[in-house]
Formats: sequence, structure tokens, C-alpha cells
Amino acid sequence: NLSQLPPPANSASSLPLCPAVSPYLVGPLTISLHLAPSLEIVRYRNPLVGDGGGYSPPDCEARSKTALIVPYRNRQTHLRHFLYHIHPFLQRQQIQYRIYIIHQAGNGTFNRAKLLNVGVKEALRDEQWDCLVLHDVDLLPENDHNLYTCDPHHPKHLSVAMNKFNYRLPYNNYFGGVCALTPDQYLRMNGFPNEYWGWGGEDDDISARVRLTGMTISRPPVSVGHYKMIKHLSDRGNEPNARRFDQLFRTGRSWRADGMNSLRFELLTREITALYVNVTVDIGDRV
Ligand code: BGN
Repeated sequence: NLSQLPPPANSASSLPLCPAVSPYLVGPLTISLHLAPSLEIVRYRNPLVGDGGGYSPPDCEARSKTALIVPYRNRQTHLRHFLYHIHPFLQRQQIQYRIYIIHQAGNGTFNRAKLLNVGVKEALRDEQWDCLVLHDVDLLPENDHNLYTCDPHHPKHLSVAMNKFNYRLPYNNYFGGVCALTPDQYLRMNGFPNEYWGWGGEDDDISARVRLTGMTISRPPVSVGHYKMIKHLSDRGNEPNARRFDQLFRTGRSWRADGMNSLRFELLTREITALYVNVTVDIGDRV
């Protein structure tokens, strides 16, 4: 049965706890985007990655169990770059992890935040993850001191310095790109909004939810939170969402009714591939 995942190898082990700081971290990374590596090459380079893109450190018990959730449609070369880069990056951090690629079926308008809700729901069916990292497929972390673990006291924004914004935060409440929340933090804000179809605003809505539920954002230092965005043209099916200004204006009134508690979707397939779990989902379209 393809939807049944075996437990990660060391989940109930008697191994010693991994060190507080992984000895494998190297700091700043140089990323080459010359040719997108094939999935075979990525597999070959990551022999310890198990089915569904899962990994546990072989010689110590991880301090964090992280699910990486990536909204996706029609970005094959990005996905190959992403997997090639992210698997070794996460292994150097000595965390236990699995990667979920949440693929929006059909040609309807893209909906990043709703796909993230689906991903969280599907990931939490497998395992009691203690950290959810919500990740755009076109962003590659450039420093492995940027830990893919959660801050139990604050939702964490990881992509604080992206090349496309000249390695600075574009504005104070920016929460787009990559963030890390515990399941508790995530559920406290009723997850993410389901009604932002197309580009823009959904990350600002999520950021508003953080404040509306009495939390504040934590961030790594700018020098550590560097990301390279893979260049691309704007996508068909992800045109700017003209309603985003109105929607954002109403978040304070809508967040309790729009989110995890109103999430509806049809799971089409859930496939365990060698490097990730592929969840293909029909999330409908803007009404
Ligand atoms: C903002 C967008 C974000 C986007 C960042 C960076 C909106 C809402 C209306 C103010 N927000 O302006 O979604 O991530 O730019 O590109 O468009």
C-alpha cells in the first residue's frame, strides 16, 4: 500500500541525543544553478535518504523532527535543484525530516496557502512532527547555520535575506518564502487562509494571523538567513490576485472562519517516491 510509510529507521532508538550544534555545519554555501541535476543523481548523492524522502541521523537521535512542505506545480527544474541542495543541507543539520511536495492538480489558479494547509494535514497524518517548515520550491538556503527547527515560543521566518531583495528584509512584517512553525503555533492561528487565489497577499495574511493570535515572529540573523531565488518568469495560472488588498483588510474578521477548520480538498494520489512524498490534490478553483 503506497500510502503507508514505514517508521523512520531510528524513531524509537537508544542512540545518544545529537549534539546541540551539529559538527557537520559548514556555514555559507556556494550554489551553482548551471544544470538541473537529474533525480538519479540526487538519489546517488543521498544514499541515507529513505522512502518518501525521509531521513534520521544514523548515529544519534535527532533533536528535531521536521516536515518540509513545498507547494508545487509545473516547476520540474526547480524541484531538481531544490532536492539536490536541500537533502544534504538538512542532513548536515542532523535533524530527522521528510519532504512533502504538494502538487496542485489541474490548470486552475494557483493557491499557495491552501496547498500548505493540505500539506500540514497530510504530514501530520504520518507522524507527530514537532516542526513544520513551509518552503517555496524556488528558494535555496545559502547558509546551513539557518536551522530547519522550530522556536517553541515564536513562529520563525527563515528567508530574511533573499538575493531578489538585495539580501535584506523587504519590509518589517514580511513572512513569505520559508517559515517554520510548530503544529501548535500553526493550529493556534487556524492554519493559513484558503481563499487567496493567485499571486500575493497570502503571506501577509499569515503574518497578520501571527499578530492576531498574540504571537511575534522570530528570525535568524540576516547574515545567516541568506537565500538564492531561482530565476523564473511569472507563472501562467498564478496571476496577481486582485482581491488581495480587500482580503487583507478583512483578515482580522475572517481568520477564525477561513483556515484549517474550513479546509476542503480532494486527495488524488499520495505517492512515496525515493526523494519525497508526492501529494497530488484537487483544491478546486476560485468561486
Ligand atoms: C508584497 C506582497 C507579498 C509578497 C511581497 C514580496 C501583497 C499584498 C498587498 C499589500 N503582498 O507586496 O505577497 O510576498 O510583496 O514580493 O501584494
